[in-house]
Amino acid sequence: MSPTITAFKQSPDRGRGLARDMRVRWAFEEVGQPYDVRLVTFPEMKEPAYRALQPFGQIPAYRDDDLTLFESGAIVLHIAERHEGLLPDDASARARAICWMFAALSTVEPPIVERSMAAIFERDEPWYEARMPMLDARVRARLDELAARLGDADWLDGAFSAGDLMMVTVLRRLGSSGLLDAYPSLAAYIVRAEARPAYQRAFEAQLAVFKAASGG
Ligand code: GTB
Repeated sequence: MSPTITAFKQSPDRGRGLARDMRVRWAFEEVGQPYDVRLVTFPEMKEPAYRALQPFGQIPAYRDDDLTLFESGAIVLHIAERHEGLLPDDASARARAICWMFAALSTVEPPIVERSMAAIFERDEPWYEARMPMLDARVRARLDELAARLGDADWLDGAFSAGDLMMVTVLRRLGSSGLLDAYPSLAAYIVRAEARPAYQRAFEAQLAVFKAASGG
């Protein structure tokens, strides 16, 4: 039986691949593992039955015959470890690819999420105009550092890996912010990743959910 993941029945990103099921779908596509998707509504995600799968009432959750997982990073790592294609065979290179997964989730994603939450939920607050430059500066600091490390390489450490997959899904959340305009190498890195057939299949699959939910 194929593994099943959960995803939004109606994603607030309108199918732009920003919800965190996207990184799991992309990982499945990269390794050629078929998967099923169970779509859930917000109220369903907060039910005890769903929290048994995902204690925080969030998507994505993962289930196969004998294993339930949550946290998109843990799910992608599980997929990458069980299949060829997302982690190098060499033990040191493999550890470095996993290191980049953690860097994406622990070091680069938090300031990006904080900035995007402020842009969505705090726009009408009296402190918004004063706070935003500080949040932008925190994101720029990470982008400066990441661009310096990437240099003119295609990927963060040799061949494309789960580290790149994770980093690109994190950076894509800056799409509408304009902050990436000052980082052409990072913008090109994202475009390069988005051109991968596996990415495109995953993107189309999650977009199809939005189209179906909106009647188109
Ligand atoms: N650390 C967890 C993981 O990586 O799996 C975080 C999971 C998470 O935040 N899931 C979000 C969720 O379920 C959806 S992806 N939220 C509902 C809730 O917490 O009640 C986050 C997300 C949502 C919407 C957009 N967007 O509209 O652009 C982007 C990202």
